[in-house]
Amino acid sequence: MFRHIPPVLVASLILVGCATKTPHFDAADRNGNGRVTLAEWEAHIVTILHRENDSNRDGRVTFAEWQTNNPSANRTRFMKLDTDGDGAISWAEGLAFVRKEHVYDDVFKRMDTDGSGTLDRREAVAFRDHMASWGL
Ligand SMILES: [Ca+2]
Ligand SMILES: [Ca+2]
Ligand SMILES: [Ca+2]
Repeated sequence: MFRHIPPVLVASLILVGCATKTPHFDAADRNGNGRVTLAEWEAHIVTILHRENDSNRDGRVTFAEWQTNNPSANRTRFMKLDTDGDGAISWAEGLAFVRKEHVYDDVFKRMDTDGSGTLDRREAVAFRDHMASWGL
C-alpha cells in the first residue's frame, strides 16, 4: 500500500503515528487511570458500534437500521439482542449481550500481552500497530 510513497515519507508517517496519542485508548479509559479494563473496553466498542448502527441518532437501533449496516442480519439474532422486546437495541442491551456472550474476551486477552488483566497504552499501541500491519 506504500508502493508509491517515498520510503523517507513512510518512515516519518510511522514516526508521527507513534508520537500521536491513541484516541481509542483515551476514549476507552473512562476513569482516566491509564489502564483499560475489559469492562471499559467492552463499553467503548459497544459505544462505537451502537453509534455506527444508529443511523438516525435517536439512541435506539431498530431492525431496519441494523439490517442497513449488516446485510446478512437476521431477526433471530436481532431479537437475542433486543431483550426487552421493544423493537430496538439500546446501548445497554448491546453491552449486556457482549458481556453475556464474552464477545471481546479473546481479543482483549490477545491485547493484554503481559496478562495483567488490564491494557496499558503500550499494549494498545502495539495492538494498533499489529492491526495496521494487516492493513486494518
Ligand atoms: Ca435509531
Ligand atoms: Ca430493546
Ligand atoms: Ca496488561
